[in-house]
Amino acid sequence: MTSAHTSATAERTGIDPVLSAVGRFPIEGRLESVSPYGSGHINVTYLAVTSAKRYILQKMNTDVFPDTDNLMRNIELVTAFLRGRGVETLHVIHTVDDKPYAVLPDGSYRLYDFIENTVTYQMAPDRTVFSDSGAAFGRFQNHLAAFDASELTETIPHFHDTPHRYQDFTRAVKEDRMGRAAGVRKEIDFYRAHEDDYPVVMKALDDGTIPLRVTHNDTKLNNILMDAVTHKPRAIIDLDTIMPGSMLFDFGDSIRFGASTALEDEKDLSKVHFSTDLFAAYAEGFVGAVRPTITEREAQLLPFSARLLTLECGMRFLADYLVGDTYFATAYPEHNLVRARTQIKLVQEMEQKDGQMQNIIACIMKDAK
Ligand code: ADP
Ligand code: GN1
Ligand code: MG
Repeated sequence: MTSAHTSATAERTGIDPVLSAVGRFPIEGRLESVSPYGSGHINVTYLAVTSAKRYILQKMNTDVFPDTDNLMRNIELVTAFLRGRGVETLHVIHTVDDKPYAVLPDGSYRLYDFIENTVTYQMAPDRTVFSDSGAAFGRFQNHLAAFDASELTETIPHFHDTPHRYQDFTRAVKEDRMGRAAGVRKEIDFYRAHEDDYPVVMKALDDGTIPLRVTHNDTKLNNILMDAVTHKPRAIIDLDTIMPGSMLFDFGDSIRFGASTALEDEKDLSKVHFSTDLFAAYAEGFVGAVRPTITEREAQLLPFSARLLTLECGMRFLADYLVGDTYFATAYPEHNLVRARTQIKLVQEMEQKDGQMQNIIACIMKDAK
């Protein structure tokens, strides 16, 4: 995972190479502009505006997702399935030669219709929006329950296998390619001290105490489009990581990102707090939607999953900092370290508030019966 994405990050402002990519798709109207768009960390996203409509063009990250054919096959299968159930979803536009993506000398590109009159949030603006997003991810989970998992290719093996992520992390510390480890001893020790937490969910999946489901796996708040007028959820996007997984991955990752009082990359840690109120709001929405299928054991593990996914993501940021920022898009050299530090702060507060979180879930489970 090296050169292509690094250069893709550097290219964020260089529009020229993408103009020929647009030309490979049967766009409506005359192309008026193409500009960088959104805050995703993986693909390079552009808004393409024509005289007739708007599109999302993405240079796909083929380092992260090398099997592009099967990735796009997954997305087309899932979006067709969702559309068939009346769910608003992404629409993949084929190339002029009827391929789901275009291969150009500088990389692979896909085109989606821009889902109009929607907004995404980098932070929960209030309790209601976050609760509604929980309900939307819960409903999404319910839809996927009817999807045949054997149809799907695993686009990133071991994606939420936290012990596996921890191995990658320890390797990055050991190799210390950039000579950055000495400056982040405290952060490294934090992840070492939590080693016993990492296997809990994988073990529960392995021994069958919690069920394997089809999950989204990347449920941060900016991967859901909300209606610009009503602020109600419209479409769940970023479908690259739909794979077999645990419901706990989806719940935990949403909390990690959305139950914070600050941005994922806030430098001033005094602004970063874990909000039990936002946790409760999301849980009310999510559990309310999945109540018919959630098992007692899954419900018990919801508070732990928030901590686990925050630990996992933080160690991924720190590992990426140590190997030289080859995976997540970064805007400055310390960006991944800043992100890792917000995740550590959140975990520390989640640990202090574990009792409260458990009570919240117990009440919601009782009320939702
Ligand atoms: P990444 O994998 O890099 O996170 P995403 O697929 O999440 O990329 O897209 C990045 C951002 O672009 C999203 O957070 C959202 O704001 C916007 N976006 C993506 N697809 C669409 C779409 N079809 N319509 C409107 N906005 C979109
Ligand atoms: C990435 O693609 P994006 O920006 O929605 C990452 C997630 C991380 C997240 C951290 C495929 O999500 O796993 O949780 O960054 N996606 C992939 O913000 O690795
Ligand atoms: Mg995204």
